[in-house]
Amino acid sequence: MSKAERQIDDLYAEDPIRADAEVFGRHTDVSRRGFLGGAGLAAMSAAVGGTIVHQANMPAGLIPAALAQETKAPAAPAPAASGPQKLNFPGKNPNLVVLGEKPLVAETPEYLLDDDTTPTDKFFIRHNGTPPQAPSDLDSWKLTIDGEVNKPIEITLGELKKRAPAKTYRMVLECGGNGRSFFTPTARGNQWTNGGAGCAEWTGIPLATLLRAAGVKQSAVYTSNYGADLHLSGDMKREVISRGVPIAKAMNEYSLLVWAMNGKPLENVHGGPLRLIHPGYPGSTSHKWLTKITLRNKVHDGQGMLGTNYRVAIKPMMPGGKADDSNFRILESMPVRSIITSPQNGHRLAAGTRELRLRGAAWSGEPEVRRVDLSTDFGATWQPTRLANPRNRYDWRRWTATLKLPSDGYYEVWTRATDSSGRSQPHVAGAWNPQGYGANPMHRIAVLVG
Ligand SMILES: Nc1nc2c(c(=O)[nH]1)N[C@H]1C(S)=C(S)[C@@H](COP(=O)(O)O)O[C@H]1N2
Ligand SMILES: [Mo]
Repeated sequence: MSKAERQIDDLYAEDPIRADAEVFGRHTDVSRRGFLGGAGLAAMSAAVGGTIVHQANMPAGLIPAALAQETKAPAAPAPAASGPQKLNFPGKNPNLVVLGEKPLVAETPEYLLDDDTTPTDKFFIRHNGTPPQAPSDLDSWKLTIDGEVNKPIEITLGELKKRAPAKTYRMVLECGGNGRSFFTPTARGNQWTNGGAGCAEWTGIPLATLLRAAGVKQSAVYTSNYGADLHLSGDMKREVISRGVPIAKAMNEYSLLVWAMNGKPLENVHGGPLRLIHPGYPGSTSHKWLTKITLRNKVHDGQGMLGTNYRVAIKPMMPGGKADDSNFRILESMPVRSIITSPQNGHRLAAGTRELRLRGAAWSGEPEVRRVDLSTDFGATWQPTRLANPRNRYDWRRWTATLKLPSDGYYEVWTRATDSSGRSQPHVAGAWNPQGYGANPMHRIAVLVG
């Protein structure tokens, strides 16, 4: 890269607004204001490595995918050359990206989510505390159901497995903060891109089976989950996390007590021997190392239930502004999202290539995914992808597409999913909230031909 190109690149990384003014703001006549032109276009083309084929549609304010940072560094900005920190954890893919070490948090970059079923070694990790030691006899693990029930239950995992026929469903588990890094200004918490999600086969029995056996009282409105992990401080009395769901969600047939993942006993890192899966809801409700569920006669108030924790603004708030508690509601259904899993951002094709094959995935919380469309011209035109059917409710939908490339140069491919409630992914993360939930802007990749 030349010095000038380097400068644009650095400027976008450091101060996108100024970079934008430099590239878009000057040298543009009134009729083209807001679009790239003249010297700005030349500089931008140099920075991205080729002629921007659909430059006429490129909006001002857009940091090209080729220059956009993949992963924001957790604390102090890392030198540009060092890149994201890779995970070193037994049994895990070394290309998972570490977002935090204490507690351990690691995400799966989009290109690693290219399997129909996410293999366990590629599945994201999100701890809030210190995981408990794995017991030597998994089947002796105990679970208690109490609170607003007629007959509290204490049951071992061994007994649980014999209680009802096991079900296996392929379902998305997604962290409530997935997409957080797309918010401006930066929201508090792990800076997930789109990789706080995965779609695995979960085996267990419906939570409803056990709750019915305990006899759910009329007064029960909400669950509260407890597990065996330890607070980072080591203080046994402090709660790591304790969330819950409305009773109707707990009684849903896809809410499972899970002991196996992808056909193998659930690993310690994913909450083994026993965890909950509440598909479609923030991952934090899917309690790991589960020891107790207490039914409550009011909404739960445990760790992670109050203030701006897993709660979003009802009326839009000023980005970066102060939160008014009364304007917040619990985040329940996760928003619709699609990702391009192949090729990877920054893909290069030989000069003269006129076709690009793509693969990806799309999912949504409670609604279903209805369509996924792609654009190579900054959203001016869209074309549909071929969507595979989900195996069961809460499964993701894999998609494929072949796009025509009219000439050599720089392209961005954008993906946009639409769900059964008619909602689509926005261009940029909206509905800012202090802890950054619900960011689901379109995913995009840069592709360079020649
Ligand atoms: N006991 C316990 N359960 C937990 C957590 C935790 O820290 N402790 N983290 C939650 C969060 S925030 C998420 S996103 C998922 C992550 O599950 P995974 O690590 O298996 O991917 O587990 C949830 N269950
Ligand atoms: Mo999470």
